[in-house]
Amino acid sequence: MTRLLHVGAAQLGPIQQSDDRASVVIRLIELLRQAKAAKCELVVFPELALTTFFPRWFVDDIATTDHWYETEMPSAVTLPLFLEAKRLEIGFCLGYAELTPQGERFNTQILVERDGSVVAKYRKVHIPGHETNEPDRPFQHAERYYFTPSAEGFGVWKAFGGRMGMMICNDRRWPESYRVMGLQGVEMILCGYNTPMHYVPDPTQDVLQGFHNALVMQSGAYQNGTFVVGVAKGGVEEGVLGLCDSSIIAPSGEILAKTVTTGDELVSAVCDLDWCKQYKETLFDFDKYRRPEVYGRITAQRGAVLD
Ligand code: CDV
Repeated sequence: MTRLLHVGAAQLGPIQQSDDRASVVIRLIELLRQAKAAKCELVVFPELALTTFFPRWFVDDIATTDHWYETEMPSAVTLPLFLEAKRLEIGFCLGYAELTPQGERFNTQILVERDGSVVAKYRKVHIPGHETNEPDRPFQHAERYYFTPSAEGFGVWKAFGGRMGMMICNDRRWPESYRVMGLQGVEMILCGYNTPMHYVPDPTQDVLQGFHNALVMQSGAYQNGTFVVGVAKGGVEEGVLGLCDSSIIAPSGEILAKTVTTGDELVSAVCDLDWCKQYKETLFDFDKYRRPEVYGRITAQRGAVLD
C-alpha cells in the first residue's frame, strides 16, 4: 500500500526591514505556483515568513513592535495567499508572529488545507535566546522578550492523508519535540527555521550549524519513523547570515531533497507516508520496545490524533 504526499519545501531568502508584507506575499505566491507546477499538494514556508527576523533588535517598549505581529489570519494583506492556494488546490504551512486579543505574543505556525481552511495551529514551545538587552552582542536574539513559550505542547493532526505535526526552529534541536509527536503516531513533521550562522554565546558552533541542523532533523526523523520537512529563511538579512539547507527527510533518516541556494527556492519530494510503518512497526515499535517504566514517561499532551 502507498499513501503518496508530494510536499514542497519553500525556502525564503532574506526579508529586509524595508520589505513590506505585500511584497513578501508576492514571493510566497510565486513559490506556491512553482510548487503547483511541480505537482506538490503541500508547501512548507519558514518560521516568521512574513517579516524580517525582528528579535535581532531590542526595543524598550514592546508595544512599538506590534506591527511585526499578525492579529488575524488571514488578514487583508495575507488573503491573496489563501485565495491563490485555494484556487490552485494546494495546502501550505506558514510561520508568523501572532498577537492575540488578550495581548499574548506567540511564534506561531499554521497548517492550511487545500480548500483554504486552517486545520491546525502550533505555537513554539522552546523559545531560545534572551529576555533583556545584551548590547555587547553584534546582534540580539531576544525571542524570549518577544514571545511567550506555548503551554499547549505538540499536537498531531489528521490532514493531507496522514498524521501531520508541527514544530518551529529551536524545537528541532530537542528530542522531546519529535518523541511527543512520535507517541501520537506522527508521519510528517513540518518545521520552519531562522538560524543565524553566528551563534554568539559559543562561536565554536558556527562552523557546525549545517551539521547540527542535519544531525537533529535526520535523527529525529529516523528515531520516530517520520518524515521531517525543515525549511529555512536564510541568506544575509539585515547584515546577519542565516543558515539555508532546507531539506525533506525520510523516516530512514535519509535526505530526499535539499536546497542549494541562499535565496527563494523550492525543492520537493514525493513522500510515501506508509514508509513510516517500516520503522514504527520494526526497530521503533514503541509499544513493544520502549521502556518508560525504566526511564520515565513522556506524555502526548494534546492527544489530538487518536484512532
Ligand atoms: N529561531 C530560532 O529558534 N533560532 C535558534 C538559534 C537562536 C539557536 C535555533 O535553534 O536555530
